[in-house]
Amino acid sequence: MDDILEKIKKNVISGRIDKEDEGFEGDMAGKPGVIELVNQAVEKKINPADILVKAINPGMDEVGRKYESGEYLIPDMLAAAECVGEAMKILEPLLVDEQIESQGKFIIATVEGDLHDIGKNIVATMLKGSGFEVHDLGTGISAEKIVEAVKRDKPEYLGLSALLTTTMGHMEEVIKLLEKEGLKGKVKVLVGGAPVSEEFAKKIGADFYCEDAFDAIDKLKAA
Ligand code: B1M
Repeated sequence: MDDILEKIKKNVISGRIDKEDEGFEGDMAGKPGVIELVNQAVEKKINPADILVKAINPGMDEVGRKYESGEYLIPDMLAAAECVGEAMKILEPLLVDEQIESQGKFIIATVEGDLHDIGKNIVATMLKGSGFEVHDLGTGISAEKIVEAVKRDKPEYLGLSALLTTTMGHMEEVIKLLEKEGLKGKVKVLVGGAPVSEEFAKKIGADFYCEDAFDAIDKLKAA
């Protein structure tokens, strides 16, 4: 099992979607890529959540490290992101059980100026899988649009995602606007994303900091 997860991770890092892909060295054509490997893992009955946590997430962490060190450029990050998108198409139906009774309405968005959506999409999928009715507003969403959606849809929970130190401040804007509109306390605000921390969440007045999708589920169940 570890072998196939390791292969998925390596192929995410190399941005190899499928077996047609030659890879960075140009010698990988014909070998299984992310789509074939994820399908194989599913056939072998490996838990879909393990595929996410043990292969895909660490793969993307490595991609981030390579970008930071200058080894990777933006197209390399995009190729890896595309692999995750394809993997999620296979995994999402397995993670979502439509039969579960609704646990409440949950709006989720990536904040203004931020286009990262992989983590948000994973959180949205896992919450759907746990029975929440998830409304995904998308990426780069302004505080005004988020608060408008809260007014309109009256969710019990609002999840905000930010991956950039330059955009995480917009989370505070959303909370201040909720306060101004008299909605603070009526909707529980959960925040997450790589630069976000427990301390930051407290500072901006969020109800919960979530390290990952599992943490979000635990906190919602306890809320
Ligand atoms: Co960008 N990027 N990126 N990027 N990118 C980071 C975030 C970065 C850390 C890379 C690096 O330098 N090491 C860095 C940010 C540095 C900083 O702010 N300190 C960075 C940068 C600089 C940029 C650009 C500015 C680059 C440029 O243009 N010069 C640019 C910004 C674009 C913009 O948003 N305006 C940019 C662009 C991109 C791509 C478009 C190429 C691509 C995104 C594609 C996409 O999302 N569709 C991309 C990628 C892929 C990354 C990295 C490599 C991977 C992010 C990811 O998907 N991780 C990332 C490096 C890294 O994070 N290691 C990086 C996997 C994902 C499963 O984890 O998103 O953390 P994560 O989500 C987790 C938890 O955080 C949590 O649960 C999730 C699941 O476990 N969580 C929540 C997240 N949101 C939550 C919400 C919740 C709860 C939990 O609500 C309840």
